[in-house]
Amino acid sequence: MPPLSPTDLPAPPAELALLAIEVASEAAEFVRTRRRAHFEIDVKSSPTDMVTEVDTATDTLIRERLTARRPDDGLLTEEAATVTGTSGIVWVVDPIDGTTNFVYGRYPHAVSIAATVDDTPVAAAVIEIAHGDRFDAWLGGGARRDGTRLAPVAATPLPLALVATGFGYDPERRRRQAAVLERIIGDVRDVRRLGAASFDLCSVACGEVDVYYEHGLGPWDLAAGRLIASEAGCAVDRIAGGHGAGPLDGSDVIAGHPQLVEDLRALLVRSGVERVAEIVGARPPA
Ligand code: LIP
Repeated sequence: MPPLSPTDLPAPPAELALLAIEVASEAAEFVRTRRRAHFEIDVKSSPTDMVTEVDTATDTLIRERLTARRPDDGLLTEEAATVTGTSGIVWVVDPIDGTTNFVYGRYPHAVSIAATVDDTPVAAAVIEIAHGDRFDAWLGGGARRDGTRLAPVAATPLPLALVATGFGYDPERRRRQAAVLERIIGDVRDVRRLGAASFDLCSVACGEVDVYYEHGLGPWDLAAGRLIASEAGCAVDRIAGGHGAGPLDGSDVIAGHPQLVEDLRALLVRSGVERVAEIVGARPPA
């Protein structure tokens, strides 16, 4: 499939980005307000995979706002049923990415909203809720932090790279992810586990970490952050390679300066990362 052009989309990507920023900003303030009151906590795939009533209420708020403005668009949000649209645009949303951090009152946790066409993000907003960092991007329009254009990411040698990663909710997956980390940690500067994939990707885009990789994510974790990272000059791909262009195209990601992505990918492969992929059930790249 040829790459999307900003000029032949169902709507101008800059307008979609402005809508994403507007709705994400309101949702972030809603979460801050609800955080100050009691909220119920439930669990999903495992006892550590939490979802709160604030997650679900924020999901509802975002869906209502997007549908009011663009009633023919589709919706794919983490906490509610998928809505098939007719416009060609599908909004991919994580109402609170980093739910564990939210419950513990830790930074970062973020609202992540992306507009996608043919499973490819074309407009994005990620707003970190605790501190208010605002990242946005649109296809061909670059990426911004708090309105300031992000410079292209710099090349960093692997031994000097600050690496971000994360771990799944399944104990056996975590053990395998930790085993890979043990094998690579002596070959990089250091490692950071932030706890919100969308913010990990924004952190790569703005140079607060040099590279990020993780298995076992949802499309809502990835959609917005992958566009922000790619519009800041990052290579954003599947860990095993093979053009994961869309947020629905696989549950793993590696992002950073192109050469650093290649160097880290080679180290991960030498360190047995396929044992993580097999337990995640990651579809092989197309
Ligand atoms: C989280 C991701 C994070 C991952 C966590 C969790 P959630 O998403 O953003 O990168 O390491 O295990 O999946 O569940 O907070 O929306």
